[in-house]
Amino acid sequence: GEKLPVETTVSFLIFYFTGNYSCGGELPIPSGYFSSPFYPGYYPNNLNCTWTIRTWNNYQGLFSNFRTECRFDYVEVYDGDLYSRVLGRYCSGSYVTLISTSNLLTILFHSDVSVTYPGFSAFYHSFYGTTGKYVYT
Ligand SMILES: [Ca+2]
Repeated sequence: GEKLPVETTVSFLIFYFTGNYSCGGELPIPSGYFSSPFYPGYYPNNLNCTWTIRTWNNYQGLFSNFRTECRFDYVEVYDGDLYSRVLGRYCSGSYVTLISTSNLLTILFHSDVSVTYPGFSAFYHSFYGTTGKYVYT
């Protein structure tokens, strides 16, 4: 009849799946298309997607159409890797063409913990250029 203290640990893991999606990765060259998950549907919260476009010693152009939650959700484009100069940070209504100075472009899409929008789609194209400063291998 002795009652011993019991340590009880209860863990819950609850996953909400709204569908499978890919987020980030190395994009095929010389050209292609990518988008935020579920586009033109609403993108999920808590995203940090990183895409890279790595081509030869060329240039790249990027064409995008964004609708994200400004200030909290955004697309950042780097002229090279994630430690390189930021070509731009974009959110709602942005329609831009960006050209890298090297053979690498990195795109980061961030969303915070709440409020989502239909996100973005983007087209990219590699083309030969002569003023590239760096080559990422
Ligand atoms: Ca948000």
